[in-house]
Amino acid sequence: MTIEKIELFLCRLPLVHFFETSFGRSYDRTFVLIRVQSAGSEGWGEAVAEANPYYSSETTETVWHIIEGFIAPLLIGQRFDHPREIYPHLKRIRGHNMAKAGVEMAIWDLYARSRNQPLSQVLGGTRDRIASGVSIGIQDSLDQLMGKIDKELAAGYQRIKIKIKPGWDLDAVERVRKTFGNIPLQVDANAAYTLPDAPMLAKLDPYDLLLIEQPLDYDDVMDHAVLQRQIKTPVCLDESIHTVRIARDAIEAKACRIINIKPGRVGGHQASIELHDLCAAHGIPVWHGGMLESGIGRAHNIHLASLPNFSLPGDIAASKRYYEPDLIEPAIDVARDGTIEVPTGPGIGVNIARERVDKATLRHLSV
Ligand code: OSB
Ligand code: MG
Repeated sequence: MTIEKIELFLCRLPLVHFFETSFGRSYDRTFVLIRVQSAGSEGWGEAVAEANPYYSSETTETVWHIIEGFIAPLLIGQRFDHPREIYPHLKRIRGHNMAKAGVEMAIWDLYARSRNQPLSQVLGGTRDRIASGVSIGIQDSLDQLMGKIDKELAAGYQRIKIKIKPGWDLDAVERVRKTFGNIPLQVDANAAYTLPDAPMLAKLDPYDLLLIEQPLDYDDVMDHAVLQRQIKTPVCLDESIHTVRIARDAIEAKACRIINIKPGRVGGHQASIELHDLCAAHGIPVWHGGMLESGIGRAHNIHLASLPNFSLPGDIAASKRYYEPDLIEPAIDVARDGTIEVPTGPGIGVNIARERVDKATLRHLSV
């Protein structure tokens, strides 16, 4: 395939419910959609950078700048046999994995559509449904948090993740255990703690959490190794794992026992497959993270999460938890057993609701 055209859409959608992490609270989501075109086929991707550089140093504006100025010129008019060639082709550009992933994933969609195969099949997926969990942000009160958990358990979700930060941690976990008993439960700190907090984090041990996600800083693999020796709860890294190589070092250092894969963070589907395989080879279970994606990014995530080592429920939930309406048809839904079907149509297997994309678009560019 020869990449003929790349289009960018800067979009904003209101969130159904505000989302609060240790970084702050958001009421809407700004993101960049990417459409690629080749020989009458199209492909869609979503760059998961946010408007602010808090989860990652990338933002929607850096994504735009890097794709327009550097990624598109390296791809337009170039011929590729397989989308696995895209990430290595962009190696001159350091970092900016979310910008690279948005384009790379659109090209995977294009490739799968042009072969009339579901994306999961070309990625090497082995299951037709994925296990779904929810990520619940910090709320105004513990009562409000219990209400949200109650609702998500009733909807069938297989595990609950709550966001924690200093002052919203032990009490929240204790209250969840008291109210809901032994449900599959994990916590995500988004780097809100430092090593001197280890004795406090060890107090989470008796609550039998599946994992604690990214307790320490985003560039701090070694302190996570020290922390893991002091607590029983398995450490799972999210923000720290920017590349397959850092994952290799983190595993070697025993800085984590579980890894969360987000294709945007590591540069796309190919890098995610390599990370997935590396973890499988070391007996490290992985699960699929989420970035409050629209249906386009979410559909990509579902296909990727159909690979075999995604053995824990992911942060991939129904469209209606995030956006109403979503940008795709049909919306993504969760079954009573807490699973989501992997779409079987060509590519990401969902229809893009173009009029809704256009309505959400603040800026458009065609290269
Ligand atoms: O740390 O996993 C995270 C959302 C935005 C940025 C970072 C994270 C998250 C989530 C949301 O936890 C997961 C979802 O999409 O439901
Ligand atoms: Mg996280």
